[in-house]
Amino acid sequence: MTAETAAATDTHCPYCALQCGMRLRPLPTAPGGLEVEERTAFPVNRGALCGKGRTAPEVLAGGVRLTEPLVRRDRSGELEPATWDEALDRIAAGLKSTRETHGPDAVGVFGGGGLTNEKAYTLGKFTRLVLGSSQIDYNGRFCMSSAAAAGTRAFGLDRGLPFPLADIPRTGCVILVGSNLAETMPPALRYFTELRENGGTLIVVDPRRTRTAEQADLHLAPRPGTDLALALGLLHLVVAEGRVDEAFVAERTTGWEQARAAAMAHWPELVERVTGVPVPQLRAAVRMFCEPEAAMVLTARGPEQQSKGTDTVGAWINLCLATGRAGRPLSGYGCLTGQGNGQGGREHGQKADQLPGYRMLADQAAREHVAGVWGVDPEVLPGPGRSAYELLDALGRDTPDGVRALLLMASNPVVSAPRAAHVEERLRALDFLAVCDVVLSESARLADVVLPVTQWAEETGTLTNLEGRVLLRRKAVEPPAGCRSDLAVLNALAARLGWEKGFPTDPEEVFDELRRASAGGKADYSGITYRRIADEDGVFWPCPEPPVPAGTAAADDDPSNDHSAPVHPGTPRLFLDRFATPDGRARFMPVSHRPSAEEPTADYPVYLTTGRVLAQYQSGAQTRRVGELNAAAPGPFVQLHPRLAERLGAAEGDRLAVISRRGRAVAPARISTDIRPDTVFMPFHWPGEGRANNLTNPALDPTSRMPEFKVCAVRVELADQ
Ligand SMILES: Nc1nc2c(c(=O)[nH]1)N[C@H]1C(S)=C(S)[C@@H](COP(=O)(O)OP(=O)(O)OC[C@H]3O[C@@H](n4cnc5c(=O)[nH]c(N)nc54)[C@H](O)[C@@H]3O)O[C@H]1N2
Ligand SMILES: Nc1nc2c(c(=O)[nH]1)N[C@H]1C(S)=C(S)[C@@H](COP(=O)(O)OP(=O)(O)OC[C@H]3O[C@@H](n4cnc5c(=O)[nH]c(N)nc54)[C@H](O)[C@@H]3O)O[C@H]1N2
Ligand code: SF4
Ligand SMILES: [Mo]
Repeated sequence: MTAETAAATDTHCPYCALQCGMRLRPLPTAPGGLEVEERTAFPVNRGALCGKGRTAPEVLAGGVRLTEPLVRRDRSGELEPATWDEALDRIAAGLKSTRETHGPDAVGVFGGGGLTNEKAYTLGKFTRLVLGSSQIDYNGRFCMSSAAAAGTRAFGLDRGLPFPLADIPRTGCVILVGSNLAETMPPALRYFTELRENGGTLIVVDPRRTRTAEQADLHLAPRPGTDLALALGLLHLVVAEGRVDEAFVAERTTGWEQARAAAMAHWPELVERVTGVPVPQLRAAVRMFCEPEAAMVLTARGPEQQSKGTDTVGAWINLCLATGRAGRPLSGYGCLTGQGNGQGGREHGQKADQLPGYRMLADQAAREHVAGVWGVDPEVLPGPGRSAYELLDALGRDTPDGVRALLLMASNPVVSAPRAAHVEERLRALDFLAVCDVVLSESARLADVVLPVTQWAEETGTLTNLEGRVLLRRKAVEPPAGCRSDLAVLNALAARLGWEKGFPTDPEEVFDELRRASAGGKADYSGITYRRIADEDGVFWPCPEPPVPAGTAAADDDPSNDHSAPVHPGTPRLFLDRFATPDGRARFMPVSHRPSAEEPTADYPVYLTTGRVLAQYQSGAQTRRVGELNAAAPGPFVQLHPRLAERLGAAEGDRLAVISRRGRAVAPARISTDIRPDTVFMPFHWPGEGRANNLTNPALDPTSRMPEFKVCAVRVELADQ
């Protein structure tokens, strides 16, 4: 270990979007080992960490992670160790021959919201320039794409939270819709505890009484997939009770009349029938939300992962706009993003329709700007590609538009994609699959070539947390000799495919290019530097490079701004003066309730919803390799109400078969009054017979292309009869 890396290093947890600050100290007793220490000065988590963060260094250990490239020399054979040169040559050859035979769009790329901004940026550039392919998307499509689409429609800009988390304790009421943050972002719970200590109220909307719902002053437990009706019903009551903020609506919004008319068609008794939430609870929620001076609505995957997720989030935004709870201090709508870089991952070009800086591929001016930075003709940039599920569904298809070779970087769709058995089959049908990962995930096991990449504590790069705060991940330890960074992989592949230049391996060099590519875009990072991030505990985008043009919102917001200030301060709070739409007004969305793609029937009479548990992360690729976490959450289960269990004759722990139109999954019963009797819940962290995604419905939201992970119809039986 070098002297430079021997001291303690301030960095961030590798997992969720909270991006908790932590300090890593080398263990004197175990060479290469790291101890996690609290970093109380970092404002987001103030030292608190969940068990996943505390145990993250265990995945750095040699026995757990990949330390050498693997290749399948014989298609029906096993993965075998190989040199880097052989592995890279095979990937370059696989991608090249597919492109030559079937055209550039036969080569696909699937990325991840865990990748740093530098990696996501480089992956998008690599796909569009080196491969010349439009076929790139990423797992963030499965995550917050519906909230992103709704935010863009309503506000003209999509950033998870338009304010720092620290604003939460000072508002009057928060409606938390379909977030179980007590398990998914535990250190964030304290903001809500403080809110209540300060006299504010918390409303939780979740079909289950979760650990988060237990903290609420009011818990609404709708049927899965009915949040749209619920939000419209609340807006109806806002109108009926004369609680509309007419001045705000007139001055700062457009489209109210249509939205109002749509809400008026959702009267309380109808909404009670659709959602199962009693009218008195609807009235109580409206009172709690409207009475204080300021209030917020925050959504997470519950209302978003639906085939109407965009409209659903739109309905919650409408509620905020009608009551003047947006674009004002301590008020607003926000989405709690999910993955470590769920926010930045969608800003810099690994999404099918986007270029860096949140520019759109279909926009000619955007193409010209980015092509200029890349030193190419805008005409060479392909157009928008397919969304994540549509891309996975097209793999290995023997049709002119089939995708026959895939580079998979930082996702494990065999476990996490909807209709996973089908997706697994599509991956197996590919002519060529290359996977970059830190562990031999279930998806990596199917590959022709697996590249072992460096991990969070072994590398430097930026990530953007759920607040829009750009953070610096710092290298704390040397990687094993056999591992290389994702940036080094893309550099080496580009070189083999004829691009000697343009794909640097130094993250700061990539970041400087990203800054230029993002300059003038919606997600403008041009004024952000590694140095500033380090000095300021992160910088909130947009942060244009100075001089700050007079008349921009950020410049005018800052009382100390004299327009000759050497740096832009960043933008912790958005929309206070104007929304990011062309006319500066927020747009109401005229949305109406519609059923889920699949509602219960006689054959499939029960709702299935899916989600997470505290001790496992996502597909479990990393956390299932940590003893302490496995002990806490050893495997899948089916949560069901005692009344449903009694009907099935099921006792606690009995193996249950859950069957949908896509397939079957088997897991032990966990009987609890915390769930609606018409609904069962399964976490999705495991492969094998308990894989929840055997069941899920890939019905897509028409705007965001988000699959309906949160609701489908199933039958439940005792498995061993
Ligand atoms: N422990 C842990 N933490 C994580 C992750 C993890 O895998 N494990 N993943 C990270 C990522 S990428 C993400 S996206 C976030 C996700 O964070 P959350 O959104 O908090 O997680 P989920 O468990 O998917 O869903 C939240 C809740 O939605 C509820 N729900 C289900 N159906 C509906 C519905 O129709 N309407 C409503 N209103 N609610 C519904 C579920 O009961 C569940 O309690 O967590 C991040 N943090
Ligand atoms: N049923 C159901 N399914 C769901 C959801 C749900 O609520 N219900 N939620 C969806 C959501 S919100 C999400 S975000 C997805 C997530 O699902 P996945 O995309 O499968 O997410 P992870 O398990 O985090 O996979 C990340 C992979 O990348 C590897 N990795 C980590 N860091 C790096 C890196 O820097 N470089 C490289 N090359 N690899 C790295 C990890 O080891 C792991 O194998 O799941 C979705 N699937
Ligand atoms: S809450 Fe998220 S970022 Fe914080 S320690 Fe846990 S997994 Fe890591
Ligand atoms: Mo996510």
